[in-house]
Amino acid sequence: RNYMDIWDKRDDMVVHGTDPYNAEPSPCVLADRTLTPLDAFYSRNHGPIPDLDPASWRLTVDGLVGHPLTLSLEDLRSDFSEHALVATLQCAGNRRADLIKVRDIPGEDPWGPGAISTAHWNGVKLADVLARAELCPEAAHIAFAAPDVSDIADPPQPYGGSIPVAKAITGQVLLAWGMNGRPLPRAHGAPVRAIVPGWIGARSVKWLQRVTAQAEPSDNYFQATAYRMLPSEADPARTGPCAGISLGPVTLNTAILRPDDGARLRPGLTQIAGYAYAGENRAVARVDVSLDEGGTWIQADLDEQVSPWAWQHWRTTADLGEGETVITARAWDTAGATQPESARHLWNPKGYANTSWARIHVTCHS
Ligand code: MTE
Ligand code: MO
Repeated sequence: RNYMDIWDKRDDMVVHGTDPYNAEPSPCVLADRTLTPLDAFYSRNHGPIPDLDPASWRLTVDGLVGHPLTLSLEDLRSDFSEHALVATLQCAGNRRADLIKVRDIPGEDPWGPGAISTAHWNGVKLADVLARAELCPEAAHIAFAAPDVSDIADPPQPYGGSIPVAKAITGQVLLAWGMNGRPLPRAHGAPVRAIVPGWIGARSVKWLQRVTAQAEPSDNYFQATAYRMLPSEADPARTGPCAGISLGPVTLNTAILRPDDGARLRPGLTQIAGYAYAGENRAVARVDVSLDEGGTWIQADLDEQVSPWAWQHWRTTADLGEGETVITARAWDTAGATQPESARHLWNPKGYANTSWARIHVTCHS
């Protein structure tokens, strides 16, 4: 069987693995489009993909609640009001390839700038479901559990994670069954997944089956052990649960999508384009492009922001001279913060959260 058929993805995806399937669109495919087509949306999996029957699927809501619930898809649709949201999902490993150039990161995929995509999601607000279940005052975290099992660890670990109650009850977090106006595809978590806008993709748990209110964060492997920012000198194979910093909200990032890294071009006016994404509680305020590694900067044109949770595309035209040029981009957010210059200062043993300046090399010959 051809895995492309199973996944319904474009055949030019950059595939990091097929068992489980992990793939990102090539940069030029992401360029210019605010919504990422379903066949180009990046796919990040830790184990074999569940095949859940929507008719018999149930969501259990339990833990520190006054009224535990068992909800069918039909219950979700009929008992709660439907909400939609445009949100970007970004994997914590997005742009890891540039960290690997600093120092190797064994066992982790070398994601380029495409472990990020944006969709229009629809479903119900997690807040509404939690209100119906009546959260107890001691509930501080909402844990999500899924049936897929990863053999990344010994013994194999089911996928899950949690977010603080403060985020869960904002009304921003969806239990989504629709993506870009279509039923949520199996690869992206059908029948229902969590969408946690502004947070690392890992918290947007696919194939959601259980929502548990609890006093502590989830002890699931992917919350307690993986997706943590370890100190540079730590050995991930020897660090136990709760080491390092738990990753949640994302911060400002950008990438260059056009021209292609390594492109051979004619000298002269060339369009440079990319995305910038500010994450939790910030917006992108400006994007700068440099042809001299940060000596001087050109301000790029920024697309309108379609949602507080969506990336923004940007573009500018620059006059490229003969020979090799390093094109650099950095964004600024509405708090006046910008990105660190070098991936060297951000290197960490699992290769998460590379938010350093975007950099590509092009060569021009007439
Ligand atoms: N949910 C389950 N059940 N299993 C997974 O492997 N991967 C997570 C998250 N939710 C994952 C999951 C990670 S790390 C990311 S980045 C996003 O899903 C990717 O979502 P996508 O495959 O729809 O792009
Ligand atoms: Mo991820």
